[in-house]
Amino acid sequence: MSTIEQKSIDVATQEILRKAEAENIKTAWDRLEAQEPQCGFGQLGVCCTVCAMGPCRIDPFGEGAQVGVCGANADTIAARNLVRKIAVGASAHSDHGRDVAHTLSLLADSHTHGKSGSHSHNYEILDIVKFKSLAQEFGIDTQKPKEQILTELSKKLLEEFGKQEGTLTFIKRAPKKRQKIWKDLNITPRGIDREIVELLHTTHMGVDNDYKNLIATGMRCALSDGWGGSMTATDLQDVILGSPVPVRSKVNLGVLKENYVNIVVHGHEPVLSEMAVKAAEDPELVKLAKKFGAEGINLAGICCTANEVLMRHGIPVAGNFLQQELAIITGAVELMMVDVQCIMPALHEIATCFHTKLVTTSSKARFPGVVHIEFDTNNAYEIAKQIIRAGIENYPNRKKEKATIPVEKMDLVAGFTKEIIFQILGGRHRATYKPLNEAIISGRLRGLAGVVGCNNPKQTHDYYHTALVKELIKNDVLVLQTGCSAIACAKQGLLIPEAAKKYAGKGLQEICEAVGIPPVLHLGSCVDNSRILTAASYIIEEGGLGEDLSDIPAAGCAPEWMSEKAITIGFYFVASGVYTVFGSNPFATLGSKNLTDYLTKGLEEVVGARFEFCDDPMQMAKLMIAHIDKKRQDLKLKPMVYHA
Ligand code: BF8
Repeated sequence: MSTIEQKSIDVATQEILRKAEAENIKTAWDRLEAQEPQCGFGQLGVCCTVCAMGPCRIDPFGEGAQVGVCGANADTIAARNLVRKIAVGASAHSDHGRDVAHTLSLLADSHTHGKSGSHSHNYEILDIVKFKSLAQEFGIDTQKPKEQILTELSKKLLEEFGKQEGTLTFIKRAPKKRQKIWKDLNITPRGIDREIVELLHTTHMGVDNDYKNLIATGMRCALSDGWGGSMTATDLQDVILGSPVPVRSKVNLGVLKENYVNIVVHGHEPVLSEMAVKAAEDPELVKLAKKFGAEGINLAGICCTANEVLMRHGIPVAGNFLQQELAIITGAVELMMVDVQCIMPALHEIATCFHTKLVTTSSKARFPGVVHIEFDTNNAYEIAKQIIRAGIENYPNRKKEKATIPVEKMDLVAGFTKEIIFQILGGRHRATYKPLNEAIISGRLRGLAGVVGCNNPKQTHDYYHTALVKELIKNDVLVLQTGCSAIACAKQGLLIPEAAKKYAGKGLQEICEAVGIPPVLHLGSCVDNSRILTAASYIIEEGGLGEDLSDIPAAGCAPEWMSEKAITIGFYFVASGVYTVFGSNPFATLGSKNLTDYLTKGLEEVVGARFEFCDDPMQMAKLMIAHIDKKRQDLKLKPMVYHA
């Protein structure tokens, strides 16, 4: 049994875990212990439940059965299991993207037919520059009236999902050389839905039995997420909800407030939470909160919804993935509203131990016994108000003597989009990537790293993210972050400009101090990993750092990953040419040596990048830095010293 200190390095988390222990409330860490030892066949990826002749399993010791009833071997079984996860991850991100595209078409509709009548959605085009540049990318004449552009653009974006001819439009954002690699391998994504469907088809009993071909189809599907579904979600959210700009806020459970109605937004799709932000400021609701004895309404976020409302409004972050249960266990949350993805089923039972109202809002994600207030974009603001009101009315039920709000809350700066980063770094050459490229070329910066992804109770919570990132910035690697990883590092004080002086190497420190940025840049939620792809493409376009994404001195890492979406992200990074390290668990492929070797070695020959699996943050940093140094060497750039 692990100690609380082994469970998390985060002091606020430790405090609430102690409270949970004292009150005999089980959390993810306890449920993990109850599951141990976890199924060995599952961990090795050699259990097949694809058809009803099974379930079959391959004996990992080579003594028992080596093929399933149909004849599938460990390579086929492990590869099929893996690529099915890619399909799920891609569908989660892409379905999110589709919903945002539908919101745009709703806007088109109300602009054409007027806002009265059935529409009370309160959405608008908030980034007109991005709106027009997107329209241009889709070949729409931007001289046309806004209404017409809106109608045409929303139609074209929605068509990307079901596209039957040609390839995805955003693919053109990638460097020419990368586009050619995809074309030659026949992995250029065509339609977003099509790639998911085709991938699932190939995993049906008796279809694709070639693990390398399954991985190729998997990569095409992952690319349709990174350069399709996720990119659509990111860009359209910026258009409709506004592109983020750097913003200061606070992070950790200490952002919950003692005398306020605490409402937590959790999940992924910001279209509703955006309205919750507005509703929490509604004078009528603030007045109501006061009537119920509170000083006001305090909105806070968990997981990627948190990142979305943080980036656009500076709403404080209560925590990352493993803190969702803990937020409720503080006893100080009146209402938690959730939409889709990464919402633990356990929340319901935990909420019943407290006064917290859990509210589901998506028809795609219902929890038995939980209050459901369905979100409808047509009536978004009214629904958001209804939910906030339910939270306010629950305030008198808080047992103040039993509520424990940790004091920990850390400052952070977020809101660094690909456009903003380079405007800021641009200095004299505003809005160009030149200074960034020059910094890498001159060796003031060693390179770039994307550190992203989840928490996993199998690893000490937040430790892997923060230890890795500290090591990277110490070695002059500028770190770009998204998702729960960004929240982890923010809690440890790495996302403030002052962190440069404390933790960064000399070159990175100079750059950060000159322009007043942290050494670790928060780029948003998990769909916003697409911002990293576009930024990397701009770097190539600027010149001096090679011709392909695989030439850039850069590496990716998901140190505490757990979700299928993380696998998909990993695959679109690797298929785009980015060397990517995953922490702890390999993708349950160890039961197939061929497949594991292919992912960690063979893919390099195919797409110019590969996976690495590693369970030590210091070692992860070493691997990433060694890769960055190798790329510097290939580009004949100045060698750098490694600071251990
Ligand atoms: O999409 S990092 S735990 S919250 S999967 Fe989930 Fe992982 Fe967090 Fe956001 Ni991303």
